[in-house]
Amino acid sequence: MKQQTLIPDSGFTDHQSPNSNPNDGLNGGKVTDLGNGSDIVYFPRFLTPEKSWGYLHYLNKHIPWTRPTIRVFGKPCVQPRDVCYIATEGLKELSYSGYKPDAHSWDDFPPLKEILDEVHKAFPGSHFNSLLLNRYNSGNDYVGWHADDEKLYGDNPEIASISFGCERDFLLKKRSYKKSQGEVEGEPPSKRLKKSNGVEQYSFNLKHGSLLLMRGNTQRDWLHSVPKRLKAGSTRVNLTFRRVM
Ligand SMILES: O=C(O)CCC(=O)C(=O)O
Ligand SMILES: [Mn+2]
Repeated sequence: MKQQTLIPDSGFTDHQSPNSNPNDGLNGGKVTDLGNGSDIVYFPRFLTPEKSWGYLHYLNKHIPWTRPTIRVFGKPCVQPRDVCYIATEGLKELSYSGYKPDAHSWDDFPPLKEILDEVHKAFPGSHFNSLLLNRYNSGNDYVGWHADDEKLYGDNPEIASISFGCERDFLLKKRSYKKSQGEVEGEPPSKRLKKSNGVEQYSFNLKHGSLLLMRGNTQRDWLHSVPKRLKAGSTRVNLTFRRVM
């Protein structure tokens, strides 16, 4: 049975008539079915370029960015990008890689509330209540392979990711250490883009003003990353909206 999701799953690829727009009802969103109840919805132009430049300048200037030391395989390690955390008061504390970010208030950053409203409008029924911000100052800044599968997000978290500034590649690869629940041997996802060393991988070049939604079993069955890119010459800011249960 399909997971319950926040946005309508209208059978885009399987049941469309030949002339229908496979993404009707998603306002320009394109669905990539990763198989086994995981999928990605990508909106390349979620916010206009003009609005998005305004947000990028605001965030660069007004967010209290930090570059904390976290623990990776037990070793202290400076996070390879700037971060900040915003959350509604009273939520369970976020903790990852031995680091507990201070939660800032939405009230101090009205433009973030404005973007949150846009996200809620796009996904009726959604209730995001926290936000992790990342700033990649150059192509040397990155986020390594991980899943946003912290317990406080529940079993099938939906994560909405908005990007501003420099385009960067967002990669997804299937977790290999265990077989996902209910997986059917030999059943490939419908639009596999790339296969490297036998590992299923997808790549999205995240545009200025774009929104990418991960949903279903994506955090359970897949890892994602934004690798170093020497040619990425300018700043990128990414916002990931999450719901702490
Ligand atoms: O920058 C991105 O696109 C992804 C960031 C991310 O995966 C995270 O903050 O957990
Ligand atoms: Mn992530």
